[in-house]
Parts: sequence; C-alpha cells; structure tokens
Amino acid sequence: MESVFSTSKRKLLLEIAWEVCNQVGGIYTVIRSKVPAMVEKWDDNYVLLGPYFPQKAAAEFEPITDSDETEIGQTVRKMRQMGYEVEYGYWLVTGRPRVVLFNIQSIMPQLNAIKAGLWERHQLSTLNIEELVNQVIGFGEMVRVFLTLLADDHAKRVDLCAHFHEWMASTGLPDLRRDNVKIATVFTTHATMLGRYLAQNVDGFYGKLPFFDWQKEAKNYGIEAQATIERLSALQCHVFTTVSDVTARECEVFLGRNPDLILPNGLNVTRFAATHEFQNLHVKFKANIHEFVMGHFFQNYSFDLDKTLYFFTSGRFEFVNKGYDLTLEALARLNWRMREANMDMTVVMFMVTKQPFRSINPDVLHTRALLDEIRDTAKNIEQQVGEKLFLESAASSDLTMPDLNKFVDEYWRLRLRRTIQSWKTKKLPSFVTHDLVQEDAMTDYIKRCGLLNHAHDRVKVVYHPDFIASTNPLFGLDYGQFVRGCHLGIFPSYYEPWGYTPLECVVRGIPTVTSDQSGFGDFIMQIMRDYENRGIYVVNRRSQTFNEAADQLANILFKFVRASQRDRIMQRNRVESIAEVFDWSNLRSYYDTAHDLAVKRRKP
Ligand code: G6P
Ligand code: 1S3
Repeated sequence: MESVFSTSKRKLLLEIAWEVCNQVGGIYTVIRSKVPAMVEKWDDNYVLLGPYFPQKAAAEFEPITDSDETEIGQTVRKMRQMGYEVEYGYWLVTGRPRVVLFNIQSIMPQLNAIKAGLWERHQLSTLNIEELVNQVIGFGEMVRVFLTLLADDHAKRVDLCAHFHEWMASTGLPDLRRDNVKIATVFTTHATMLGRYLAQNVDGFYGKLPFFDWQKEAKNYGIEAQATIERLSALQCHVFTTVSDVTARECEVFLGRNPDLILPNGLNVTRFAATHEFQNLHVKFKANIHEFVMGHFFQNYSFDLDKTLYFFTSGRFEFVNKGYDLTLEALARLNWRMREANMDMTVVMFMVTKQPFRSINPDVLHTRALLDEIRDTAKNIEQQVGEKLFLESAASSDLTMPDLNKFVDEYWRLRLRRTIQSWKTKKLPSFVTHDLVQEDAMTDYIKRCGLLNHAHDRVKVVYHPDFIASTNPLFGLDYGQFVRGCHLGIFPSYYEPWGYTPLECVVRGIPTVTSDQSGFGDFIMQIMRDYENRGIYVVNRRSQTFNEAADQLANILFKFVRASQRDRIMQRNRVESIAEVFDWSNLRSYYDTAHDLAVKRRKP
C-alpha cells in the first residue's frame, strides 16, 4: 500500500506505552521486540514515550546529554522549562531508539485539577480509584502536554502520528482530539478490562457477550475509570485497533466501536543457519531439567529419563483465563490413560506462574543440595579410581583387569553411603516447589484431580509459583532456555487477546498447544491449514464444553506421548520452520497500514 503521508513533509512516529522501559507484561514484549523493524523503516523519526521509574530505567536507559536541536529535543527542553521532569535518551535495546520518559511525580500536585477536568469534559469518574490509575492519569497528562507542544511548534513541517497502546497510555487522547491538536492518533487495545474480569468470573462468558451492559458491569467490578478511559480512547482516536479478531468481538460490546484494523503480534526472530543447532540446544537445556528432576523425584523412586517428556505452561495467575484448570483436568485424564495402557513413559508437567510465596520449599532445596553432594562424591571417587588404576596398570605386568573396588578408600565409601542414605526418603515428591503464603486454586485442583506424584503416576506435576529466571537455583536456566529444554508448551487459554507463550515455543522449535479463544490460535487457524502437522495444536474452546475440551486436550497429549523420538525431532524442525511468519519484518506492515490510515483520516 502506498503511503498517504504527504511527500513533501518528513514523518515522525511516536509510540506511547506504560511498558516502555518498564516491563510489566506482554505489551513490553510487543514494543521491545518490534523496535528493530520500526527503526529499520523510520530510522531517527521513531520515538517512544513512557513513564520514568528510576530503578527500572537504570538498566536500560542512557540519557542524551549533548544539546539536541531535533523537534523532540526542543520539546523536551520546553517541557522542562515549564517545570516538568522529563528524561530524554536512548532505550538500550536492539535498535536503540530514542525515548522520552516522564517522571509522574512532577505532575502529582496537579492531579486533582486534572481529574476534575476529565470529569467536566468527558464525564470520566475517578472517585475511589486505585493508586495505579492515579499514576496513569498523571502520565497521560504529561504525554498530552508533550504532544500538544510538539504539534504546535512543528506540525507545519512534520507529519505527526501518535500510536497509543492500551488505556494506561491514553488518558490524554480525548483532549488531544477535543483541542484539535494536529496529530494523527492510533489506539490499540491489548485486551478489554471488562473482558478480562467477566471471562474470569462469569460462566459461559462468550455466549453472554452481546448482552452485557458495560456501565453496569464496570461499576460492579469497580473498574469504571479504566473502562471509561478505554472506551473514550477507542471512540475518539482516528484509527482504532486491537491484536486479534477474538478481542475485536469484545470491542463492539464494551467499547462501542469495531476495530478498524487487527494488528497481530510478532517477535524479533533470529534463526540459526543450521537447523541442528536449535536441536542441540534442546538436548543441552534438557540436561538441566533432568538434574532438577533427579533431585526432586529420585530420592523417592526413579524412572527412565530417556523415556521422560517435559511439558509446561507459563503465565500470569489467571487460573481460568489461562486455562490452568483445563490443563490439569486433561493431565489427570492422560495419567489415567497412560496407566491403563501400561506405558513406561513419564511426563513431568511444570506449571509456571507467579503467586505469593515465602521461599523455595526447604525440602526441595535440601534434596537438590544432597544430589549435588552425591555428584561431587562420585567425581572424587572417579578421580581416585582413575589415578590408582593408572599407577597400578603402569606398574603391572599382569594383563587382567584389577579389582576397582579396592581403589576406593573407606572415607569416600562411607561418605557416599551416608549421603545416599540421607537423601532417600519415603515422602512423596512435593507437587509445589515453594512455600506458598496460602493454598490457591492451583493446589486445590492438583489435589482434587489426584496428581500427587505417586510412583505409579505416569504424569508428575511440579507447580513452580515463580517465573523462571537464570538466578533461580532449581533450574539455573532463563525462560528461553527452559522452553528449549522442554518438549511441549500447553496454553489452552479461555481468555487471551493474543498470547505470546505459544509463539515463544514456536520460535524455539518447541511444539505447542493453544486455543481458538486465544488471538494467536485464531490467527494460526486463519493463515495455515496444516498447523497441527506442524506442531501447533488448537483446542476448541469456542463451541465445546469444558469436559469436551479436556478430552480433546487429553487426546492431543496422549498422541504426543506415543510419538517416537524421530517423530518428535521432525516435528520440532517443522514447527521451527514457521517462525519467520511471525517476524516483525513481516508483521510490521499491519502497523504501517494503521499509521497511513490515521494520517489520511486526520486530513482527508
Ligand atoms: C535433538 C538431538 C538428538 C536427540 C534429540 C532428543 O534432536 O539432535 O540427538 O536425540 O534431540 O529428542 P527428545 O525429543 O527425546 O528430547
Ligand atoms: C495482553 O497482556 P495480557 O497477558 O494481560 O497483551 C499481550 C500483548 O498484546 C497479549 O499477548 C495478551 O494476550 C494480553 O493479555
């Protein structure tokens, strides 16, 4: 599509998000991974605006100290002269774009006046809002001031387009339109607040969707301010977009406008020149997971690690929305079917999320430490035997193999025996790795469906209530490495506007389960026919009951555990080969269309 930006003027694109230099969730991934593709097209004419949190920014922000006479540099100076605290510099991520970060504290004294104005002009009620919404309003106002100054001074010479992500960035948008500021606006919602709450709390949410009264529900859940900001932004921007057709269906009901465009999410995909390299990484990181599994389970009973598969799920603790209930239900059915079929395979399922905990469970840490001790002792014995065998062999004229036992001295024999003795226990391997502050829906469901890690269970469960990070002593892997070490990612979400987790498996060559109620699953069904053959399984949660969907998922898993190693290797190759579809160099074009359309609508 040919750009509609006027040819004589330079173009400047600003993207605004609460998660610029401030990682909270999925929007950070969208913005950060997209930077290289944006910079490739826009070069210096691409700038990001975000909030300034010194501790978070310290690691990824570098200030520009030289005098800067660009439009952005001039506007930053002007705002500072007005008394606002504004940081201006580079975001130290691949692509190194310019960023302007607003210190919200510097506008807080004016907060009440800003809120009164929002009520007067837009009937936005901010009574009893939580602290986060106060901060968001402060941020939105600073963004509004900045864009107004920028447009007043430079719109004659530069075509401006501002792209707002989510309500947390857009409280200033309605006033930009009201004041007729010369800037084209795009608003992308990455979910709807009401959808998120209602899907989690109302049975049969999708069937009831057309009949919800947004105002009544917003009041009911105490999210009037958030829902109203979302609605005002959707209604008043030049171009309204969301991340999937799935979320588009909610927009009309909750926000009163159908999205103009769908902007699917991508990643910055780097592929290896030789395919065996990612397969080798799978083997390498699987070895770390083997270590954890040995430490965790083998103190009580053992199983063949060559016949063990690692499944996992990961995401925020939205038990129903993320489909953790369905996953556990299907695993219980899989366990039963594997036992019935007398299978000698073992599945270890990692449920990775974030819940309040006091510390890693001391027993789990202790058994892990004892396993390390056994390894050290074995190494010492190996060294001792090796040296003595060498000396005896060199000195001997006898060709028979000496008795190796006599090379191990009493000290090491005893030490090995004692460590093994204190390691072995009759206690069942715990299904949760941390000492939780309180039991939760996950522990309840695990107990209810009897996945308690008995020796006879073919499916074992490890609930890890903390996100995976390389500093974590249990695995010593970062999240990407952990994904590579596993065999299958399971994400049959019930509410998921897009869902990066299955895509993060695909780009690492790991097969994955998603659902037709997730934006990613819906998208893959639209663009690909043989997705299942390629290692992307889509659970039907749109027209099936919970019970039917659990059966479908159990069937998928059962088929997966019966596949041969050769089949798994080939499937990993096939899934990895589609990664490029999701590279931003391909998906950026959706954003280009949105920006072109916004400018066209601002000055038809
Ligand atoms: C990769 C390696 C193979 C290895 C296999 C294990 O493909 O290149 O050498 O045998 O992974 O696969 P599995 O599915 O059993 O973990
Ligand atoms: C949202 O983050 P979430 O996990 O709260 O935005 C993400 C990026 O668009 C999206 O992947 C996810 O489904 C949404 O829910």
